[in-house]
Amino acid sequence: MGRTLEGGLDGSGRRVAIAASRFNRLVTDLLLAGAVEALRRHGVAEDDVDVAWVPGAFELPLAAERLAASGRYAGVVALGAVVRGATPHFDHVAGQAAAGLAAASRATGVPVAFGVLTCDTMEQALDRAGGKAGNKGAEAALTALEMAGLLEAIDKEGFGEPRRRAPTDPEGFGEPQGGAPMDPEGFGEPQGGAPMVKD
Ligand code: INI
Repeated sequence: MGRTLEGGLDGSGRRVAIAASRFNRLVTDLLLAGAVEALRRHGVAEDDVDVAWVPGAFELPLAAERLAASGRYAGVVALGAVVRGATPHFDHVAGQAAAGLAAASRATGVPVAFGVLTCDTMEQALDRAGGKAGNKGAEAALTALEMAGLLEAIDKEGFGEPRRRAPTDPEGFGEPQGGAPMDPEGFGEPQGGAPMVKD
């Protein structure tokens, strides 16, 4: 058998960002509390957990991607609650949140954990936010830590340069106006994300 690679759950020294949705805040506050507590129990310092609020789950991917691209965090945890009710809006919001968060993770090389509940009723959502079905916010937080550890383990194996490439500018549009990664908080040294290949 070849190598077995696994990520542990030790969060000491890691910085983690949480992107949380205000929509259905009754639920997302509970997911957030679960995530923060799980990170604390696994060694992440209180000051190393930043929280960014977005209006709804649809907005989570953009915020998560920007946080991940900052290079400040070992992982990002996205928290939201999409409750079906009687509207087809549900499918669009839930689908875009899931696809967008997966894309954010792959685009940045930083783990983005999916802590977004997609339920038929509020009762089901509350069950999964610290009720009888556990706390999916806590589970997502641990997923981010585990994936950060796994990516680190893979990189340590020295498999060579990752094949991701820096975005190119074939049309020569020049300097971006919006969407450029900024560092107003002085986030400094990157923690996660694969190095890019530039050519
Ligand atoms: N956002 C949620 O986070 N949960 C929901 O259940 C929800 N529903 O049902 O509409 C929801 N809608 C708002 C959406 O996420 C966006 O914020 C909005 O469409 C503006 O872009």
